[in-house]
Amino acid sequence: MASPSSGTAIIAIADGAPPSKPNPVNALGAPVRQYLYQKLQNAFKDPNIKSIILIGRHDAKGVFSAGADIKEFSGSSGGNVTTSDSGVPTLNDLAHLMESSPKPIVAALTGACLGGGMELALAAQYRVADSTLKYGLPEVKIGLIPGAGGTQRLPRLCGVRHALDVIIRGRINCSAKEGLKCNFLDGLASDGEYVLECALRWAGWASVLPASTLDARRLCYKSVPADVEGMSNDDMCDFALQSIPTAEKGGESAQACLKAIRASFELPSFKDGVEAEKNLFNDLLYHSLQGRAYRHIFFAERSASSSTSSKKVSNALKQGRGIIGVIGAGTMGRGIAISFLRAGYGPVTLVDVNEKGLEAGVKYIISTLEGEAKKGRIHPSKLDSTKSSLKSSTDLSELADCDCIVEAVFENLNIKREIFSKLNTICKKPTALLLSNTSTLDVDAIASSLSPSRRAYCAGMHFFSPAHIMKLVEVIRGKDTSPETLNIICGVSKRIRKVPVVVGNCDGFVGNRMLHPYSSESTLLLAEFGGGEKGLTVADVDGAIGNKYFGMAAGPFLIFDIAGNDIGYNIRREKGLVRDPKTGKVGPNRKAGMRYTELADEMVVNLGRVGQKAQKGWYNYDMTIGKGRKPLPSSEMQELIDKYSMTSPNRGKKIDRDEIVSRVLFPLVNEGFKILEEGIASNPSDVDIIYLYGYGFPAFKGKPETWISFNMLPNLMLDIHSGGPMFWADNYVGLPNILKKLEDLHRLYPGSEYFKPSDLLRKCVDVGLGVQEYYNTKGMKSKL
Ligand code: 3H9
Repeated sequence: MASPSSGTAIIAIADGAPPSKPNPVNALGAPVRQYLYQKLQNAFKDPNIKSIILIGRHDAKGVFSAGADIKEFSGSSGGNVTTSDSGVPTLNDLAHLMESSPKPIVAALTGACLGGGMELALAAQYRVADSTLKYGLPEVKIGLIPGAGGTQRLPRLCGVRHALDVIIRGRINCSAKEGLKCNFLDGLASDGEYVLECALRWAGWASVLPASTLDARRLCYKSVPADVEGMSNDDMCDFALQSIPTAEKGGESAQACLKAIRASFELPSFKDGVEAEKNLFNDLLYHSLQGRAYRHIFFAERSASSSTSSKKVSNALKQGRGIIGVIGAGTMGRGIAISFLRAGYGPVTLVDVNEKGLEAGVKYIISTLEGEAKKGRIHPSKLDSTKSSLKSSTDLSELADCDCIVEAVFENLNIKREIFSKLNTICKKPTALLLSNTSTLDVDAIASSLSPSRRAYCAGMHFFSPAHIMKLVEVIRGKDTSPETLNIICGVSKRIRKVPVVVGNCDGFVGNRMLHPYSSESTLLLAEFGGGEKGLTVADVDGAIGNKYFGMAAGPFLIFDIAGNDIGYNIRREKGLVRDPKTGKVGPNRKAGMRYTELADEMVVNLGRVGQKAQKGWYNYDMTIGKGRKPLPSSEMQELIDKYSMTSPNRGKKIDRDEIVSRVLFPLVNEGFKILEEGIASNPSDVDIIYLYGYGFPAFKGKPETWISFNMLPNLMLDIHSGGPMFWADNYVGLPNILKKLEDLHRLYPGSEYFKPSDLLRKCVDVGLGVQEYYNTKGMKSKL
């Protein structure tokens, strides 16, 4: 589009580009690049055009551009991203075209201006924005580096410090104010001014300047400032290196980012720097499994959140409005209430029959909200109103007007049923959502205490502890839960900044069900290989599974101690597996031949080793050391392991870390397959999301402390994921290897049903596909 009065061509990103459904965030896919290239060339040729404005498409939620189309990075089409062999210009081609423009180009920035979008903005001669701008280069978070000149132009424009901060941390939140301060922006639209008006003003000025001034605006001709506040670029990069995870620990892309930034000031020319950047980018794109894992997670997170019915529902709760009730002022209830309050819902009424518990809950919530405001997570001006939205009561009938109630009381079916049957009469709104934060109980059994018309509005909403911090919510669909209800719960979950995954109703749902073989086998390993002088220890197993080797956030035994070993014991008792301490009889479901050890039962029943809360569990804890959380070896537990391993033929035998990992994690993956087979989860990527966000499946983090001492980059917290258990099985281990190992183990231990390979695993191996590929290519339909 040209503005005849000013002689300015206004080119909107993605405008006119096929396909009919344009990308919602102006991603720069092949048709868009082709379109922009063509439009720019036309504008260059047109003698009536004196200047050009590049702006986001008006219907793209005010977004300039979220960067390259990430979908192009998977599969064979990845080949077109950095080479124009196919005839489609690359983002680099586009950036070069813009930078060498004979007419000034003004990038008019609003909303997200990320990745390749920001790289195009850097290639323009001028950048203006309005206050909605959030710019950044998040490529590192999808396992890449900026690949369209971003690592070369940003240091030239804003210096190495800002480049390190934006690129290595993969920021997406740099504000317009910050952009002005660090020289990224030339101008800001004044209050009430539309960014296009501002851009037109700049375009008008720029078009009357002498042609020679254009060269001064081309970043390719500039050199990188030699230092920032007296610190050399080299020193800054050395400093940054200390806080980046090693390549093996998931830092491949962060390391590559640093190399590319170094290239900007070490190599003789801009062209050499761009070439270095391209090589690093391609190396990651085509060879890095870590990068594929990141991109898998990017899309898995989004598809999990939308995996409910096709029916879209508009509802006030989804918009962040509604009266909320939370029942139970314990750890979970408090975290849930904080999540709703922080997202602006209100009033939020916390109910607990125990007055003291309620008081403590309210105190905790208020002090957490105050802490969040100090950290900038709640705007200080909203703190008072947020706090006053919290109400509390010991009387359930205070919840009569609620639109949504989350019950988070003790995990006992009878108590929960009793509460739901009271809510049935108390709640005035017939469509109020009645949700249970159960982690294992039957959602249908809970719903059956409601009248039939209310059951469509009842579901499980399983938060993870601490509920105001953990991102995951398992949304459990009962047999009567309506698709609309699921859709609203997913919307609400996103509002309160969670990632919802819809799952089916079964014992333990997805996460805890997969944990069962993992927990059992960890304990059985001790009973088999432990004991004697050199036998396997609790710390050996945690060392293999935890972040010293495999990389789980913590090993199984430390997690049991944190969660409470009594909880595991109670679950086994409910399942009819434990020996009755009074009669000495084993539970009815402990069948003959079943592989079982009473090690974990005896430590609770006879030794009271319930975990950190008692300062003794699998480990000892001492309140004077590490606030009572540091695991210390326990001779009492060593003796107990000695006792239970006495009859094992493998007692004291060496077992290496890889063997531990496969014995503990392959059955967890196998359970994931069974869950998919039964339709309890609708996609392998949903299982991955649950394990990444709920159970700390290997994720490595950068070290923020170094940046803080550097006093320039506030913190670097890179979450680097392995992709989740199903992705790990497909891509790191290979399904044939998992199948073979499970078959061997099942032959060896027929009494452990969890080693029996699932049919779906066999099917995938038979057809030679990974499970994700199997789902994608076979078009498996969700049963949820
Ligand atoms: C890059 O630029 C490489 C270059 O340096 C070099 C190349 C040679 N592509 O998150 P939302 C979709 S790498 C394709 O729910 P929000 C997303 O899947 C790129 N699709 O919204 C979803 O689709 P659906 C670097 C994308 O408002 C929909 O848009 N850029 C892309 O919460 C809405 O997304 C990034 O890494 C994309 N780039 O957040 C930015 N981005 O509706 C990644 C989004 O079908 N994007 N979609 O599920 C983001 O961080 C967020 O999406 C954003 C909006 C902040 C933009």
